[in-house]
Amino acid sequence: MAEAATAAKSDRDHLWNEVCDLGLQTYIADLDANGYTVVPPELASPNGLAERMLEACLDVAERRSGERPDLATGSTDPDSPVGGAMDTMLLEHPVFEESLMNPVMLALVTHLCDYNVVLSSMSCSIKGPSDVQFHLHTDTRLPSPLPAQALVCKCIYLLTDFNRDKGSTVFVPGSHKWCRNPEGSETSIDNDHAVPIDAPAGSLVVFQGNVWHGAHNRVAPGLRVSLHLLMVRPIIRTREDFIGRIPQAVLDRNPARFAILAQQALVPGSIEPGDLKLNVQRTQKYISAFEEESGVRLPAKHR
Ligand SMILES: O=C(O)CCC(=O)C(=O)O
Repeated sequence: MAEAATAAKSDRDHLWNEVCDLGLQTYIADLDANGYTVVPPELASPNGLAERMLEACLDVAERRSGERPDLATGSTDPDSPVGGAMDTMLLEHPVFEESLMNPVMLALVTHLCDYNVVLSSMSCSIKGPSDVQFHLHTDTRLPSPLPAQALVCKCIYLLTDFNRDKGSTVFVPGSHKWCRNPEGSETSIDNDHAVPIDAPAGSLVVFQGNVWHGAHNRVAPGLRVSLHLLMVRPIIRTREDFIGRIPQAVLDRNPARFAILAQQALVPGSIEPGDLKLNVQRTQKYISAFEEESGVRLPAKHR
């Protein structure tokens, strides 16, 4: 017990050093106070990351639908509050691996969900003009009351500008502390306490799963494009299943933390006698490689 407590403290110290090295203290304070934070492009999008992600997203859309979305004049289903969503983006292009390994994003996510956090899904949202708003909700997906600790968090890379007219995400600052879902009229996007994000392409929004959020309908012409990463603690079932499905070449070209994030240390359900033991053994090499690389100890190993 004392050993586990010491490990947890030194992992928090390790994280705080990362936060300070990256200059993220104010964004951590935002997350704690408001439940969300907006990181500007100069920190969130190194080496033109957002521009490269945007091109890759448009390429994927063209490959999957046969038509390249037109950012200036394009449209999506006007009856949908989310426009069009393309899921399972991680393995579509190496730039999406880079988006997952972005140290700024990882420090903020680790603050919320610890070092054993995993990617549940990576999807691209493309949203055109519509009358339909996305009502306020939480992402924790439990009945109220919600646990105070974040079970999930979400990262949104803004690949085009976000503001009210362009169909921005909105948040109720501090609502993560209420540990409950909005109800009835509270879910209205016109909630007096709801604040729209107004930020340029290249910014990164990170939020705690309990914070009340939704999105305005887009009224400006053209398309809003963003990449959404749902990150979850390892006890939460993931939306996309990468266990045993990441090509070795992808694992080899990334740091050991990539394998943890891409679910390789999760133990899948089993039914055959002996499979549990084999599945646990399979995860150990990924856990050990990460622990050696980082000096961090994952709770999974000490269960
Ligand atoms: O698309 C947005 O701006 C908001 C997305 C959202 O509400 C969600 O991902 O839960």
